[in-house]
Amino acid sequence: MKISTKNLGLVTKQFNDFYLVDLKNQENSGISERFLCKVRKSINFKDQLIYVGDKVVIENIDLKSKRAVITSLIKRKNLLARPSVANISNIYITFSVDEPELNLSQVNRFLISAEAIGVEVSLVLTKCDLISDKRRSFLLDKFGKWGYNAITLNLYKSDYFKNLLAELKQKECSIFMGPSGVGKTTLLNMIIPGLQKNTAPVSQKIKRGKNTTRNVELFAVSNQSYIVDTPGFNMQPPEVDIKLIPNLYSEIYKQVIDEGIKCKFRNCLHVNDKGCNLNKSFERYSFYKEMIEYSKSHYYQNPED
Ligand SMILES: Nc1nc2c(ncn2[C@@H]2O[C@H](COP(=O)(O)OP(=O)(O)OP(=O)(O)O)[C@@H](O)[C@H]2O)c(=O)[nH]1
Ligand SMILES: [Mg+2]
Ligand SMILES: [Zn+2]
Repeated sequence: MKISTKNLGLVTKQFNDFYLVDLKNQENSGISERFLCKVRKSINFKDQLIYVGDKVVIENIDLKSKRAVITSLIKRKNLLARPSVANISNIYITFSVDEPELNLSQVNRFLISAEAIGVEVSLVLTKCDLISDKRRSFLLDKFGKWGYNAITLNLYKSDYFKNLLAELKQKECSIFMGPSGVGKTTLLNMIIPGLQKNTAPVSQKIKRGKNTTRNVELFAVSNQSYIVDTPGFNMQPPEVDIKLIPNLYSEIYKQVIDEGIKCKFRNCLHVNDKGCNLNKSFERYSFYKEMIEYSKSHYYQNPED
């Protein structure tokens, strides 16, 4: 049976030329049906590709074979570069406190790249069963100074996951990002009962994850909320306009905006002391400086522009 009405769906997975598109069942709100789709050949999306998280119009819906065609793409709110995911509302940067070892420079790179997207960013610390309470408090304090109220998880305390699930249900589309082996998929399996996606222990020899998750996939956590599991990776320094970098560090923008500090030069990047009034005694200053130097040497934009 074919029906020709146009329907608005959500792309939840992509492989080759195929897209899985969830369509909300109108009469039975909450339940959605999943269709295997290709893009209509005659359609030209002006060379735009379609990504997981995109809202699309599907037609030629065949309810029996669960197939349809994508006929248009709804304008997206944002697009993450790596992994490519559209229309994210919240980013959860996810790191394990151990196994693999916590790498602060990597945590910072992930956080700053996420901040550059302009959505709400949170920090999740997994595997807290592997450290003492004292160390956990130390980390909470450290990241508090970075401007993040970290969420600490522990596989053996399901309550923590329940609290996170309640939070995720308030958001539209949350994404979990971080290196391989930190427990992103484990977390998803805990908060969505019955999901049972593959996870794998970190390699004992090199203490690194095994890149278990290969695809970006979006899962419903409620009628209105989705979460995205992503393959783990290490983050390169973010490609951000150099003028914007100071705004991505709460330790800096708090001084500039809340405290109203003023440097001699309006476009001060706070790396040369001449006329700079920024208080540089905060932990991430060395990461900040490194990022500015990197940006200058790789894609320098004149701050006077
Ligand atoms: N001790 C401990 N181990 C955990 C915890 N959470 C996850 N793990 C283990 O960490 C390993 C890696 O977990 P995954 O969920 O596969 O990690 P991932 O982040 O999805 O990794 P990729 O898919 O490769 O990016 C698994 O063996 C998990 O059982 C935790 O809270 N404590
Ligand atoms: Mg995974
Ligand atoms: Zn300055």
